[in-house]
Amino acid sequence: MSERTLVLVKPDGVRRAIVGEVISRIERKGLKLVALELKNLPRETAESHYAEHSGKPFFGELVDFITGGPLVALVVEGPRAIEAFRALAGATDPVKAAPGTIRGDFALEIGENIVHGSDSPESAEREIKLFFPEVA
Ligand code: DAT
Ligand code: MG
Repeated sequence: MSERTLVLVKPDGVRRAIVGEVISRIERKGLKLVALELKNLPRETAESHYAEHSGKPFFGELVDFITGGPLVALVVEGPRAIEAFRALAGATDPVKAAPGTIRGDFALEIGENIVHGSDSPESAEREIKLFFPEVA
């Protein structure tokens, strides 16, 4: 059975011109692109997207970072797409992320780890509605 996940190429990924690289890895894996948009995130949307982290010491920096430049939002579909994309992304801390993963290959700092992927079916549904109300 197919499922959908929300993927973000965060502003660091756009700035470093590796959007194509990330999309290429998604496509090579066999996942399908369902929606794609380059956008500047309003602060309100960023705070809602990361609501689970509000109150943590890094929340302010996280919101500043994700609203600090254009990002690319995608809806990606396939069998176990949520888990499949998080495996492509690698661990949250890029130094711990395995080489061969997106974070393992392209990042060094936890605050600038290139991509986001939904972590559960409930998160995916909420995040897809937030970014692409017309797709959800
Ligand atoms: P993930 O993006 O792997 O789902 P998460 O949901 O725990 O990780 O955190 C969301 C983002 O917040 C993460 O991609 C980077 C940032 N972050 C997490 N922990 C952090 C920390 N200890 N210091 C700074 N930024 C952090
Ligand atoms: Mg998360």
